[in-house]
Amino acid sequence: MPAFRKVLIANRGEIACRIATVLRERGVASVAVHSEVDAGARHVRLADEAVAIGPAPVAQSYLNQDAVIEAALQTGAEAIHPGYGLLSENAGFARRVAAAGLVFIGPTPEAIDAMGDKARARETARAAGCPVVPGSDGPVDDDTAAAAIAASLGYPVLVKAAGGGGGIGMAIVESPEKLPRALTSCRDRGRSSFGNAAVYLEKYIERPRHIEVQVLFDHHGHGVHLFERECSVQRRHQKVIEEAPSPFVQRTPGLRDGLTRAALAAASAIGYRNAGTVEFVVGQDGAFYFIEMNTRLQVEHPVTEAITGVDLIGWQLEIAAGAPLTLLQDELVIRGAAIECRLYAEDPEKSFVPRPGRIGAFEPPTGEGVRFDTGVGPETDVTPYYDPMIAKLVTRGANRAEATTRALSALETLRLEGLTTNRDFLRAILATETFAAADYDTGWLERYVKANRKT
Ligand code: MV4
Repeated sequence: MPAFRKVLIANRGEIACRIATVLRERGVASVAVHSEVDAGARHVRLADEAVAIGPAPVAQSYLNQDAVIEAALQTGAEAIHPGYGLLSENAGFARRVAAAGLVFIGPTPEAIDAMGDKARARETARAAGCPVVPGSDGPVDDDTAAAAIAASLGYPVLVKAAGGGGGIGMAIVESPEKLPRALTSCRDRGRSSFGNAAVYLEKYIERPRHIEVQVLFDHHGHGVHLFERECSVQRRHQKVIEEAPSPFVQRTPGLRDGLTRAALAAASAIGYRNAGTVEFVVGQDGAFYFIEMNTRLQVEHPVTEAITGVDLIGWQLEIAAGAPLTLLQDELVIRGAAIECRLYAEDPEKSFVPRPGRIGAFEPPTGEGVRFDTGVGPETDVTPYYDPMIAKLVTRGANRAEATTRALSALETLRLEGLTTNRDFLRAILATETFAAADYDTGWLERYVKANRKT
């Protein structure tokens, strides 16, 4: 299949801008879609053409499958890149795109389904020889059975909604009397958010690290991993700083080999195609466990691009067009270290409440090893309708100390007026000894915020 001539971008913000830029670099025409409030957005200006698809709320625009597919057909696009979030992990949408004679730039609907049900994904991973956390074999629908399983695992346990992921519909249970309520709340949350009331149980791994492996598979049976990213610096399941490689993996003998083998095994087991990420929790003792697989490009993919020199979106396009993946595992190496800081329009002083507003003067940071992916520009609006993440600062260095120094100076030189952001919060985190020593876990940032809260 020849490369695409025109691709529709079914997203907004920084990722839509990034996809538009990659398309331009490759001589592929781009089509943006946008809501009413996004008519003047940066992603619309970066694309070759744009189609209005509805009012501001995502349910009426960016999630409107008919409108998105219609826009592609009308403009003569051959393929749709869904970005992350929105329709990116919607198997029904992927099926409809194919039924309309278009290419969905991502995995097959079957792969999305196989990993979308987290209880099923766990069984698949386990059958493939990938370590999973001790837990229930599949969903548990009976409270008495759940209590017996929890007792045998030992408390604390985690109740997880099978349709969930990313921490939604998840509850930590410290003791037996709290189990029934947790089961009910996760079932309710699963039913209302995902139309799936099934829940499963896992032993709760305390103070883990959150480490994920990037994989890339073509349609011809060839796949590679692109090492790991560490995403433990997060609060309330919102990642704040990610890095590659993981400092913990770097200093733990054999861990990278174990993680990457397990990730490739899980992806191969379902005949995975295109870019995907296998997520693990890693205990303080270095034991690692499969948690879930994200069947899309991740927000934090640029740190992998920065250390490997591989253009992930470029490969997503090539693979979707049927091209063979010519990357060889033995030729992929880690060069230096990269750190991503997520810049949010939010107020760290006011419980991180989102702070939409109008941006005045704006000058992205530049310099050696600095990449700044953004969906906004000077004199543009950050509206309350969408995710408050406005940019990702990605810095690379010969080592993580240099990447950190570059991030600190880029955050200082960034000119962004008129908007409240977490810029100073990011600088404070980067300046801690804990960050410098990479001595953090998934609970660290929340503890840090609490300890520094003004009374
Ligand atoms: C876990 C875990 C510990 N033990 N599972 C969170 C998001 C989803 N992808 C899976 N997640 C976790 N699953 C077991 N068995 C820890 C996390 C986790 C987490 C938990 C509580 C608070 C913050 C967290 C951040 C990352 C991962």
